[in-house]
Amino acid sequence: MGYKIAVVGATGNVGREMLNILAEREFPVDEIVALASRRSMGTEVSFGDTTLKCKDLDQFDFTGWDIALFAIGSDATKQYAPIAAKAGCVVIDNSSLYRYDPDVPLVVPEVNAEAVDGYTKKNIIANPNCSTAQMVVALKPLHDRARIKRVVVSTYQSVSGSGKEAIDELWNQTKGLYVPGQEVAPSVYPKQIAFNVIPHIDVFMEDGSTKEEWKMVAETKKIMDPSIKLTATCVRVPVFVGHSESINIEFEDFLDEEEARDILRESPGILVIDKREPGGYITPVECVGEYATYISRIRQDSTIENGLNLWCVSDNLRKGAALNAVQIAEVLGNRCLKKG
Ligand code: 11C
Repeated sequence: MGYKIAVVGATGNVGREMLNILAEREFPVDEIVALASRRSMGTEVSFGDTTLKCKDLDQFDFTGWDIALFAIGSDATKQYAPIAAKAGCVVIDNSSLYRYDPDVPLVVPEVNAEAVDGYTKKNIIANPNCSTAQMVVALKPLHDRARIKRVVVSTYQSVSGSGKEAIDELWNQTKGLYVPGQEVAPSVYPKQIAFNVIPHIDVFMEDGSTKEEWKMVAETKKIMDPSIKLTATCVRVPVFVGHSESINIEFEDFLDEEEARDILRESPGILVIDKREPGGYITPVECVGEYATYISRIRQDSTIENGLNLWCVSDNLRKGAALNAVQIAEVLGNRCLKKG
């Protein structure tokens, strides 16, 4: 016996990945529905070997449905998630709307799977921001061993994090630079993204940081440990899929790089690729379509007493979004909504 699952926002990058991953992981599905806005009604999306025709979210009755995976913007989520939750369907939400709500668990299953149990307050579980998800998968096992005091992270984030239009902008702008008369002006981004990097993701905050940087701080504290100090610089790079992060960690206790490598090798969701030779590390193009968070370049930071540096790469549409949401659904099924 399986579950009745709704995928909300099924025509978007993340919605499509949710359907792929539910099928790939053979999630126990009794019935599945793809939901989208009225203008996408009838659009066909793949689910394993079958095709689903999108239905109108606005007209959909969630009564009797077990789990809804939401991959729509915060405004639409605000309108539809409470309707689904009130109808008794557990919402797993990929937007930022509920992440900081104390009555909504924010979950990365490798880190705080047990937090899922708190879903009952609102019938909603939040999925973190992509840059946080992959980072906490790497940080948690190290924190358990040597207690993290402070993290300094710089991100190198792919354009797929900004949606389909951004993917098109990078593609067309790159081509346009070689074809006189076909130059493409920045539209999704405030500056040229082709052959460039932009130190700005999401809106600016009063203190000069950006919302993306703020999210990494607030979400790490909620998922892992409020005592961890974290400072982030988030940068958009001309990569289609895959976020990379350079992470500097200061611990309470000494942690040798060899032991850190062994701990990470044994930890869930992580693959360590760390040969100290040209190419002995992972780059974003190699992580596309994969489930793992890849760790490379693990090394002591000799400028502080207990410090390590590492390089962390993951598919932002998968571990950063769709995979994490499906993993939450798996935990929810195993811990709370047992069937059969
Ligand atoms: C990006 N991290 O790469 C963003 C996308 O809060 O879920 C996801 C934004 C979010 O642009």
